[in-house]
Amino acid sequence: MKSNQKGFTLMELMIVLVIIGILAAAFAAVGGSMFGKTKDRAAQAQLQSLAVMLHAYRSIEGEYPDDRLPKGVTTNRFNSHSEALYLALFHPEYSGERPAQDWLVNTDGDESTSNLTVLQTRELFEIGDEWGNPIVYFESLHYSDKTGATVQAGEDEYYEEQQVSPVSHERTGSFYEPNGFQLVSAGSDGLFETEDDLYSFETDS
Ligand SMILES: [Ca+2]
Ligand SMILES: [Ca+2]
Repeated sequence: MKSNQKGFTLMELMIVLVIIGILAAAFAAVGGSMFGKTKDRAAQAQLQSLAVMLHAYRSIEGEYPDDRLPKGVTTNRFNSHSEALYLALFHPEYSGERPAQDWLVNTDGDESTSNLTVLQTRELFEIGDEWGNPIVYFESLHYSDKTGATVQAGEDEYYEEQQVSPVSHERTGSFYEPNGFQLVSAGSDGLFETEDDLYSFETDS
């Protein structure tokens, strides 16, 4: 009788342990996805505030920033759309609001031959997203360029060459934001043109 009693208690203990295990796993899953969503929201908010800066840029300069590097800036073939946006917003003569400096990344590690910005560095930065990948900037004037953007991006700072094109409606093939610009983040997977990508505009998919 005594040993039966003991066995029963052990069984109870094991059931309790299993329940605790299940609860812990459930909590980790929910907590993990909540953390992921928080980062997504921050990334989306960042794209929105960058978009506001570009509208301000247009009202000050009369046009949106060029998404091509200025003449005379020769560098590698990576990240040029993002670097052009950085150079425009950090141009010494630009008087509008600039992105926070801790947004800046340089995933292709390049430099310009002279200092072109208000910052005391020749590093040719990109404006980075929440995951440290360049935000790709497309100005509507050049949506139809066949080449698109060549970007060094990836997960956990493991960068790979990626080709990115402006986003168009699935059904009609016409570009979103035909008279403005597109800002595109690769999202948490670090890969462009996958489902978790984030945009500065609403899409119908
Ligand atoms: Ca760069
Ligand atoms: Ca993605």
